[in-house]
Amino acid sequence: MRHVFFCVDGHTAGNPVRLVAGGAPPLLGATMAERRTDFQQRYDWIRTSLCFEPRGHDMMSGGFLYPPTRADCDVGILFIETSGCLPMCGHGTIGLVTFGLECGLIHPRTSGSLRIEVPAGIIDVTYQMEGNRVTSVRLINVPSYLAARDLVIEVPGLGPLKIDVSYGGNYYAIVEPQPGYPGLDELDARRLVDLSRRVRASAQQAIEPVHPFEPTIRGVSHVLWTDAPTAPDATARNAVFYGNSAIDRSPCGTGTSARMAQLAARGRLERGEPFVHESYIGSRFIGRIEDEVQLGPFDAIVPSIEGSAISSGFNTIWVDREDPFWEGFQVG
Ligand code: PYC
Repeated sequence: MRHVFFCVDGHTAGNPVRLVAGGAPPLLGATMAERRTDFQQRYDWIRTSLCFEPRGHDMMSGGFLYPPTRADCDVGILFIETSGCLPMCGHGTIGLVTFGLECGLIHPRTSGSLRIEVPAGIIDVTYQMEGNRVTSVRLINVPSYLAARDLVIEVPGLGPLKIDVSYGGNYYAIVEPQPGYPGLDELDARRLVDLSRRVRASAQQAIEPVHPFEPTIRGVSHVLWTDAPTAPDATARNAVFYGNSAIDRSPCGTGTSARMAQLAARGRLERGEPFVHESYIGSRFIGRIEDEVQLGPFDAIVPSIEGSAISSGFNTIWVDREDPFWEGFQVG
């Protein structure tokens, strides 16, 4: 049996985005969060077959566009990635919006803006176009907050490490330079992956944060290593680990949101200040605190993230059940 998926491939700030434009399964659920659960229960093979090897790789990431479940939204997004179906993905949103608009798959009710339903909530997007190219996308992300500060975890082979845990659409363990972590210049990607696996496992043992209004969003899934920027006009740099072996090539939209929430809670970032964030490969997003709100018991920020994406081609992928690797595989 052969399943065919028509995709638009490209990248946001260097990290891959695969927009699956044809082949999306019909999903049950009254919200995108419920549809995410339905997809995870019945169709996870689509994610693994499109994201894992041999049709994807460790960093592969993307999503499907769905009609929204709410009348006030233009479109719904379901994210897929090597680590699972994220509640929210910033680089993914920038890429999916760019390719969706450029290919005529998204029809905004008001030109230049979109309201998008994602599993983590509602995000408002504005975008710029030159001719039929989308040159920049700015999204107002879900409320983000610092969930725990100054946790000391024991990392095998490294010793004690102080981390904060912060939410920006996913929960991040944030590691700042300290004894045990000298900074990004000292660590190549392979070493970062190895350390990140251990930090995430220790962080998961120490804490299980749960979103105050969406209990399906829980647990530390990503590790964000911080450092000073390399360029004089940037604010900060990071390397984000996700899945089993991925270091985000983009500055990571939800990671940047989590980082801004952490810095705001610690009095180190003011509302309105541009936060120019460099990725592991030097690409950039511009973040900003747009507002301060209450999220249940937590003081939260409403962050914005601005960046751009480039499409690189159409990709018709079929998954043949007679292929011994039809579901995909990961190594290491
Ligand atoms: O941009 O939010 C993001 C993201 C999450 C994982 C990889 N990128």
